[in-house]
Amino acid sequence: MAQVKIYSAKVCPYAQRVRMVLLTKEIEFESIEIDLHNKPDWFAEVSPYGKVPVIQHGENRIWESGIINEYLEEVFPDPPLMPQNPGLKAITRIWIDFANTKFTPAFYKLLLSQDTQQQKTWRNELHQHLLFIENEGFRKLSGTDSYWLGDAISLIDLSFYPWFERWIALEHYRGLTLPAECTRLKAWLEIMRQHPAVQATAQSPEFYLQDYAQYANNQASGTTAEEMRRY
Ligand SMILES: N[C@@H](CCC(=O)N[C@@H](CS)C(=O)NCC(=O)O)C(=O)O
Repeated sequence: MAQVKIYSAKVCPYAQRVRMVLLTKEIEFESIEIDLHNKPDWFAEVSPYGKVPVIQHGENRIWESGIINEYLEEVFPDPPLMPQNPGLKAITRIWIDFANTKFTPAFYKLLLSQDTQQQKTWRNELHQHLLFIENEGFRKLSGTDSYWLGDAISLIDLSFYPWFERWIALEHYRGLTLPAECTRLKAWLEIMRQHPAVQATAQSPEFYLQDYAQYANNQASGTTAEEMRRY
């Protein structure tokens, strides 16, 4: 029997974060695909927030991708995806917090907004976030290395990547491309695309364009869309 069970959805970037960690650490896992448009009744028992991802590991049932990934890091320490040094560990958490509280909400707000003025505001906000990532993340923190924290992949890389795989939706529906000056970010993206955990979880651009159409025309009725509208 697999060590870990994950309730997941192919379209979900948060679930992809966790599946990539499971794959990178070569943890045996069973994935249960949840149809987010038609969640089974029993899912409410499994997932207190009604969301994927959730993992079951022995007695422990854990939700929230950031918390799950730190749990996996603690229980399955090899290969390490977080630095041992307390200062760098804090930096890792700061970037993941930035992803969760600033970067990903701006992504959804831009996609959900129907008003052109609001779209402009969120496009600018996301543009600033991308420049911040380029300068504070890649140029200052990473230096000349490939990944966010240096020459080894970490939870930061795996926490951001899924939204860049889905960038095609922002490009197609809202005309936002990655800024020309984000050369390090673009190079990182190319390296990430070669990573086995990315390749094993990747979906096609058509798949995302179809699924995110509901966000772009504001028809999405799931919990996440509702929360992001209020954000
Ligand atoms: N903060 C959560 C977010 C998870 C989340 O928003 N999952 C979405 C799919 S991407 C979900 O399951 N939404 C349920 C719904 O929309 O009804 C995490 O980091 O795990």
